[in-house]
Amino acid sequence: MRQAGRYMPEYQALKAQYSFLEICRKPEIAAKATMDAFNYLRPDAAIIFSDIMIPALAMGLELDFAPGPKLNRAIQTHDDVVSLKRPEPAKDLDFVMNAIQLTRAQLPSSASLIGFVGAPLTLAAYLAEGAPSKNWVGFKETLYDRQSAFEALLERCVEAVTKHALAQVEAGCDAIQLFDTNAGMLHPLELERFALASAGDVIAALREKVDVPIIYFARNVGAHLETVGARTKADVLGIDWSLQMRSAADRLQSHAVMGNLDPTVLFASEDVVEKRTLALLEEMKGRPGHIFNLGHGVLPKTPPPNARKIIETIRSFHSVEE
Ligand code: 1CP
Repeated sequence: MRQAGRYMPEYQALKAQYSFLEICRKPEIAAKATMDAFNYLRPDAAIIFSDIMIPALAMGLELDFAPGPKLNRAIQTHDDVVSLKRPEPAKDLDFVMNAIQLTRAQLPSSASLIGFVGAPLTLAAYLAEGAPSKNWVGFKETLYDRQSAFEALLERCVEAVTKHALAQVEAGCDAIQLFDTNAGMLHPLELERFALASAGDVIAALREKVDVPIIYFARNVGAHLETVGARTKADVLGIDWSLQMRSAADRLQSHAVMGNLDPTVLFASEDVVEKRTLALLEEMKGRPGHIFNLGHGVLPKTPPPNARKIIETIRSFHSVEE
């Protein structure tokens, strides 16, 4: 997650020349951001360079990053929802699809390319709030007080992210990840009714049209993992770092699992990074369908050699095992 992110010197060099949105909009530069990270880390899969808020542009909103996303207006009423444009990502967001094609052409054929979208609930939360927030009161107030407007907004988000994910697969992505960063801030009733139901709708709609693995990552939903698996029916569930990975996996028999090293381990010494990576590999030994990953995104100021150390450690662990 966030391989190119804000911690690599190659990315900082791009940022000295272009804004974040310019990098997203210039396919050659977006592909370079992905490839710089891929070439340094050499993981099994690369993630495209974009952001979960990019579909807001196709919904007719103005978007800026400072560095978190900021919209020109928040979407909180029925009239606001009705004013949103029906997105046509293949046309409105052609720069994303062009970046995917360029990246796919540069990646070795053995490497997978992961496309991504925000899950409907998380995209709706950002649209209702207008920007990241500490308590997300604008989002929660819309959800509690203007429920039919919020439901209409969620429906528009289902449409926007389904179309955007389909266009990404058609452009060459081998898997799709849904990020539901905000799902875990809901009461269990709202988690199921709004977040899991809408993510499940996107996943079901994608399955009708394309045959790629679908990864669902929600944060802070550990108490409800079984429900998350059953309601979304994702192929792979991302697990955040608050859970013991093996017991999370045991609770999700029929799903592959992805995760879950604490991203702040990467600020420790190389020795600790290696020990914690090996501990997680040992814990998951014999459990088919474990994709090693962090339990959330790589943080700014992470020392790049520690990110590479994780991958080297996994490779030597598996070569000894074989
Ligand atoms: O390699 C990569 O960096 C991959 C591309 C990527 C991904 C997968 C970016 C680039 N963003 C994301 C996902 C994303 N964006 C999520 C879901 C994952 C998560 O929970 O972290 C979310 C919630 C966002 C929204 C967003 N965009 C934030 C978070 C704001 C908050 O609520 O605290 C931020 C800071 C951005 C901007 C952004 N997106 C990506 C980058 C590299 C940046 C920083 C821009 C800069 O360098 O100035």
